[in-house]
Amino acid sequence: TTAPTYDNILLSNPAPGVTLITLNRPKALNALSSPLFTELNAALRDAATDDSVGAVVLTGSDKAFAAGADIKEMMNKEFAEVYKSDFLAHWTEVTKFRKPIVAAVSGYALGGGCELAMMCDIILASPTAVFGQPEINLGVIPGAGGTQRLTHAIGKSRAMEIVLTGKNFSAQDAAAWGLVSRVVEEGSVVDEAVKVAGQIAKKGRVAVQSAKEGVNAAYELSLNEGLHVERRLFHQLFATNDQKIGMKAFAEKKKPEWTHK
Ligand code: CO8
Repeated sequence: TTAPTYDNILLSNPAPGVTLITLNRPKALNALSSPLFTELNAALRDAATDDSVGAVVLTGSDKAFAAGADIKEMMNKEFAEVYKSDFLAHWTEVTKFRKPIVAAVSGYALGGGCELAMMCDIILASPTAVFGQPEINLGVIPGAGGTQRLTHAIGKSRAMEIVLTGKNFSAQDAAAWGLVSRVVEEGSVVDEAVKVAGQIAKKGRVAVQSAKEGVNAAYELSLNEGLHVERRLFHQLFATNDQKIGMKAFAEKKKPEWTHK
């Protein structure tokens, strides 16, 4: 089978079990157009069904992770059209991907770019990363999670200030507020993200998927319901080979060889 070719993204395999997806519209600072998202979704669908893929890294360029939804694509649209076609609803497909995605953010992550990073499971930032939800300056508001995921991540008062003023915030602020897990050395964000994804890809896939499902349940459910989901996920792992393999390897002081079953 030949690998699909894309116009707006680049695909590579920088470490065992890791797919690196690079947003590649350099002239538009990786503005997120509908075709770009169609390609990103297709690449994730392939990664979802490819058993050799354990985790994905999503990145942009040094200058821009993504400077937002493509304003030029949106500017002349009318209400009836965006409403009837559920414009940009296909963005949320990223959140249906069940393997971990690590976002490696350098430069601008604005508007839909910030929202796309927040759809990922882990965000690592270069010191040059600039985050923001500037939609208010365009006469609109965030439409792909900026009012919701940002509020969950950094709290109401900060999210309100960001969303209502449209002012950007730094990688350092993003780390201090818990939006990103850490700021890494300049120039190393993709390598660091590949390292994290590579570590994840070495674990048993069923446990990894269960862990992601469990943490995500914390965003949707009450504490009791979330704990219930967690216990069910935990119990079900006792039906896997990998639980037997992992615990036996520990007891025998060996390295586990996961079967992903
Ligand atoms: N859309 C389209 N083109 C863009 C975008 C964008 N978001 N951002 C940059 N570009 C283009 C510029 O138009 C320019 O093109 P050209 O060379 O043809 O003029 C090229 O990229 C380079 O940009 P600049 O010359 O502006 O570069 P600077 O370094 O001077 O500035 C900035 C960089 C500050 C990032 C600036 O480009 C900027 O402010 N961009 C717009 C940021 C923004 O407002 N983003 C939010 C967009 S709205 C949004 O994301 C809503 C999401 C809703 C999702 C809904 C799902 C249901």
